[in-house]
Amino acid sequence: MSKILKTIIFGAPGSGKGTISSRMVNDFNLLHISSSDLLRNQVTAHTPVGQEIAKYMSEGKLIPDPLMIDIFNKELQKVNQSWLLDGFPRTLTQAKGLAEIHSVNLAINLNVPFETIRKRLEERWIHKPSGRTYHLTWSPPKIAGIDDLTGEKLIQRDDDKPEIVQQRLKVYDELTRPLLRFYKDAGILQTFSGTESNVIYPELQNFLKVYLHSFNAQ
Ligand code: G5P
Ligand code: MG
Repeated sequence: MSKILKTIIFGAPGSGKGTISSRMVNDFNLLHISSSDLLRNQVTAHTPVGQEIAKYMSEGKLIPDPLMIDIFNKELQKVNQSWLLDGFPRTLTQAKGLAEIHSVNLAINLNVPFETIRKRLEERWIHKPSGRTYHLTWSPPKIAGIDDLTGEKLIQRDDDKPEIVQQRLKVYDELTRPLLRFYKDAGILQTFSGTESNVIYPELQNFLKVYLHSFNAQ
């Protein structure tokens, strides 16, 4: 039996974490655990915590660290296979909270220019119940405005408005960028740079094939 791989993927909002994660999950049999999926579950449950979370998200602000750490610790307790965390950790406090419980093997950093990101997010449409993501020109749905799998309507995310995107990029610079140093010092950082997910992913895929070969042989 192969060993359990503990991976995270991080990068600025719109850098392609969701897009690249879905390809990794298909190719490498990883369990995708996305912070926005977990947060959305709380929001749709209409609990008081969910209402708080919805407010932070719509303003492009981060949910407080203790709450995020608690949500992920509980989720990871249920898991018994290799995992890929998308969107968590995204502050140093969260990274340290995770490190207290799990030794992450690999931290994948997507490095995409902010100008590329701003343009991408203007054209993103999502299927809210599932989190499935489309892009009007790059990965359009088969029928405009309609989810391919369910036939339900697509919407634009509240936090993809240009002024909120600007706020999210600022939060990334201040609070998430320091993770680069944290994971570099831990010796597990791998950065993939570019403007196209279709170019970044094959590089990452090749890297992972080699990485997993030696990881499983250890
Ligand atoms: P999220 O949901 O984690 P972000 O801001 O980190 O949000 P986001 O917006 O989900 O990240 P992504 O997953 O990095 O972006 O990117 P994506 O969705 O795959 O791609 C973006 C768009 O570009 C899509 O339309 C896609 O089709 C298109 N695209 C991809 N590749 C290409 C390409 O090569 N070319 C082109 N043209 N298009 C492409 O977090 C949201 C909020 O939740 C809270 C915060 O409030 C946060 O703001 N939150 C947390 N708070 C505290 N701590 C945490 N750990 C939190 N996690 C979430
Ligand atoms: Mg995402």
